[in-house]
Amino acid sequence: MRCKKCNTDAVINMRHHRLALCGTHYDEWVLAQTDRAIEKYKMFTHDERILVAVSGGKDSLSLWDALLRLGYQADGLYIGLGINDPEPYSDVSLEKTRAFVASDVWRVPTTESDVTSPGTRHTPLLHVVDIEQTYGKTIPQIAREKARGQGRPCAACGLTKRYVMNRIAHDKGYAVLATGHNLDDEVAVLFQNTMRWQTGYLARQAPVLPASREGLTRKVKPFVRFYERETATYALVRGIDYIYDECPHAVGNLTNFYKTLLNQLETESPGSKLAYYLEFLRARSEGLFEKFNPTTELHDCEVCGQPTTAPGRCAFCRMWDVSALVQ
Ligand code: Q46
Ligand code: ZN
Ligand code: ZN
Repeated sequence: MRCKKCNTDAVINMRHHRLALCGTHYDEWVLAQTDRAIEKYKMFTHDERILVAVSGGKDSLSLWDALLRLGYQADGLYIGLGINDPEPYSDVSLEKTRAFVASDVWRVPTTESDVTSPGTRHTPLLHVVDIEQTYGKTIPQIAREKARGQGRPCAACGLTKRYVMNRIAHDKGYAVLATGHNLDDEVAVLFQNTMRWQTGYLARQAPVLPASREGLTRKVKPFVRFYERETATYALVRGIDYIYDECPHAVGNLTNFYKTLLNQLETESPGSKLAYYLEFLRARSEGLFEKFNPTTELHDCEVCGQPTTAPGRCAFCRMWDVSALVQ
């Protein structure tokens, strides 16, 4: 397979776009597509400070790298979940994240499309919140305690991550919180939501969620139009070292089951995932789900002050049994 632009060996063939590209032209294409998505969905501007939630995986590190190269003021937030059994997943993912910041990778311009020269590029900060050090227990421990050892720790983990991300973004004055969700992630969630017609979730599934209230931060997903294979190829082309393993609790979950089903569909009919997602966004922008997104009354949690629908303490403070503010 040859690059459509320069006829050298291609590193990727994107059947859905009928486009094969070499490393240099693929790199350029990813940067251009990322910037286009940021503009199209009005995610953020060059004047705003962005907090990227990083997990040490290909999507979040690639996103951080691309935002820095596009000249955005992007810092990182790593949340240490304490998932180190049976494999040291959290320890290794922190190592990869620290190594990315310390390395020269994000400074290296590889194409002419790098907007900023390495000298003028934003020097990123990495914020690390270790859940066990901050709140006294790891995610598996709190999940075992609250769910009496039943099921996966994902509900406790998701709630904690959302809380910490929002709190750090707000307390440190970031205008926006960016996550590395890719098209495969979004389509699997969309499929899950449409299987059960969870209209409230569908109404809130979007590349940009505006901050609906003081205390909340705008949430954006700039990589939402890239297939997982595309972010992996970007990481490879850029020389980004990331953690290959998934969180052990993700193995065999429903989202991964849907991803496998949707991959079969994509193999038979290239582009179907992208079309499914983009058509959903079109229907959403035409107001199809609007009435399912009622404005809920929020008030401040009596302990931490974060917006919540629950009376008294928010779901996070109740789960962690927080009765005084933990700094
Ligand atoms: S990190 Fe946490 Fe995921 Fe692991 S415990 Fe579940 S929610 S699977 S994105
Ligand atoms: Zn080329
Ligand atoms: Zn609270």
